[in-house]
Amino acid sequence: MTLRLASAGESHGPALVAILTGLPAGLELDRDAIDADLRRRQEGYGRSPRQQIEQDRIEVLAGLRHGRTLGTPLALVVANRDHRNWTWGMSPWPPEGEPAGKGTKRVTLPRPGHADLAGVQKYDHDDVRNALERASARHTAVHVAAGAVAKALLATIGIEVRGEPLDEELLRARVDAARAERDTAGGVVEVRATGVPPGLGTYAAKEDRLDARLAAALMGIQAVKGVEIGDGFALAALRGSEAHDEIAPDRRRISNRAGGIEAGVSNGEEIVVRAAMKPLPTLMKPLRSVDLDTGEPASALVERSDVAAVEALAVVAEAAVAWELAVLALDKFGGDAVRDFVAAHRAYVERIEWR
Ligand code: EPS
Repeated sequence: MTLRLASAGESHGPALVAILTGLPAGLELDRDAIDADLRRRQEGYGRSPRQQIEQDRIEVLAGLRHGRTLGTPLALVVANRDHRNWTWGMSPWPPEGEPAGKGTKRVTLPRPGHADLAGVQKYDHDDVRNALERASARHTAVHVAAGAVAKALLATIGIEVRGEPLDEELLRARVDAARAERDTAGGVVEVRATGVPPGLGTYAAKEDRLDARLAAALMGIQAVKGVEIGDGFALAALRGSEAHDEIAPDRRRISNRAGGIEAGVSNGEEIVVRAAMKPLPTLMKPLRSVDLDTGEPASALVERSDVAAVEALAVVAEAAVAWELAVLALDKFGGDAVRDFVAAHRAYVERIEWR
């Protein structure tokens, strides 16, 4: 069974949910480890006051008994604490009583850089909020929870995944400078995965290449505008003799410019990927836009938001990479039970004599 994830949830709706299918039975999950990742995602430098409202915690509704997966769909929930301020505005059913709290007024001033304008055009909405709520990066919380589950599975075969912002100090200085000018900032994050054996992904079909899968997963995260594998764009300027990773007698590589992936297949070296995040589009000094009701020029919507979410992106990107590696590891090693998965991995690495 292929590992799959479906998620749902609006930023200020009642909750975020994810259903994970295809997980083997017998995987031990650590609630504290999942909550620690949720906290890491919230703690990043430059986040909005919203993060003081939310205290993300994982809830499991199905698929787990006494801390171990059952091999049945795993249902995860992360509540939106802020919903209590939006119960009228984000009520799933027609709200009762007088409008109260947040989200009661229609939004008609689309923000450049957000889903607002294309969202109302595409879905025939008359309120930008109907587009922005799901486009919000809030729902990355439940994907981080899913990533923590994927990391637990990968740990059983010795794979570890870690995301970090590049140039942390410089990033913080840039965030401070942007905040001082009531502006926003972007940045670059890097995710590294160790212990990945050769042979995850395939050159046999372009959509199953490991690099294609990772690029799609990273581009699927809000505000990501660029992805690089290994030395990426810098490789284009090198000669072939400078760019490739020579093979040692033990079949390991002398360098790792390819970021652990050749021809869409892992080569046994560390997987190294980067994602570039654009500056966030909700601006306290708004850009030019249009009022969708009047057609007149207007300033874009201003509402509470983050100055930057690059440190959060590092955690979200880590989860996305872990998820894709878990999908491909399960494709390769299979198993309805974790013990079968681990045994298949062991037999494989012994056959190829990979250490
Ligand atoms: C977001 C806008 C901000 C962020 C939010 C993503 O939300 P709010 O408008 O409620 O302050 O804080 O991210 C989160 C809430 C989160 O938990 O990551 C956006 O427009 O994408």
